[in-house]
Amino acid sequence: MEGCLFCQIANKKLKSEYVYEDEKVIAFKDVDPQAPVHILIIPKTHYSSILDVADEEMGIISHIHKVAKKIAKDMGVDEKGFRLINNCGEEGGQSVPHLHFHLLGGRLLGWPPG
Ligand code: IU
Repeated sequence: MEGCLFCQIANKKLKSEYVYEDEKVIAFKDVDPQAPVHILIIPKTHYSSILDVADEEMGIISHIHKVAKKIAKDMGVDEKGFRLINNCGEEGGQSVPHLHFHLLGGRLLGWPPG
């Protein structure tokens, strides 16, 4: 989508530190990491949030989880554990309106989140 930062990262008009790519998704290092491993996994198709994903398109969410599992293993956080988070909307803490999942790991993560 025109003007969407994560669409620009997905189509490489804006470069990022990519860690994974396939035909449906791309993953890159968060510019402001909150943990030793902090990766964003995004669909290449623009969805403003999870609320924009139609029921018949939900396969993308399962695919993102599959990719997260692979990245967690590749980055060595699968054994000790990691967190996969989707922030949705203003009170959910979403600041970039292109669907994304945070994969965080490499330290003990607190709960509940702030
Ligand atoms: P949020 O769930 O929408 O708050 O997450 C957005 C994330 O995108 C946040 O962790 C930012 O650090 C990250 N980010 C980025 O990696 N590159 C950017 O150019 C921008 C935000 I703007």
